[in-house]
Amino acid sequence: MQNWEQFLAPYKQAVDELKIKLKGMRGQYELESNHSPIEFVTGRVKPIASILDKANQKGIPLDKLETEMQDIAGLRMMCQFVDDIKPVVELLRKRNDFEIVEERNYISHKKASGYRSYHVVVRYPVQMISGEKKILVEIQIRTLAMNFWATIEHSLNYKYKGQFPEDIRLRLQRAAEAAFRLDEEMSLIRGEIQEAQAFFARMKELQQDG
Ligand code: 0O2
Repeated sequence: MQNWEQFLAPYKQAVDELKIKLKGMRGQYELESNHSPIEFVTGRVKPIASILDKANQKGIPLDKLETEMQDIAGLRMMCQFVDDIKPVVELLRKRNDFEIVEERNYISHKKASGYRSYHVVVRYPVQMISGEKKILVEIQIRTLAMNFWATIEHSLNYKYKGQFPEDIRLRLQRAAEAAFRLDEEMSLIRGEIQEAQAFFARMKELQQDG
């Protein structure tokens, strides 16, 4: 295997480019003063230690990382409401700067842990000085509540290395259901929330103008 810095360079390039592109989608909604289904976007290249851990756990040989580990480059798109997720996925399907390889719906099919999110794996072409390189990128689309739960669970997972004590496992499952109910409740008052947000956005514009 070549050195890690060289191996990860196209992944870093892809994350940097896609962060700008996906944030740009949000910017366009703002310009049109429409509700943006995208609240914020984050991205990261998986740390080397996590790549090695995952390869070890899943029995992926290091020379097969490029084809078998789909989330070395990862982007996350956070939405306010569950109903925003589908339009965001549609926007991704319509783009012609990458090709969708796979979609995994962990919202209608939540994981045993309680995890919910919509995953879209894309093949993204990066222009390197050595030529074009197509790399796999995983885009996770989730609500703020799903993100809150996943972030907490992920840090606990790190502490317990996936072996949760029974009481914590149960609490996390209950917390996942509470996050799901929070999403449902927010959906029911979505109209009210959006009206208030549009009002505050107009006020801010007026203050900036005058
Ligand atoms: P990190 O630190 O986010 O990079 P598998 O992990 O075996 O279930 P696979 O094939 O790796 O499945 O792909 P999948 O299911 O799409 O999951 C990849 C990523 O989704 C994970 O990356 C997490 O980011 C997220 N994810 C999946 N399941 C869970 C979960 O139960 N809890 C949390 N918090 N996140 C989850 P990594 O490599 O685990 O971690």
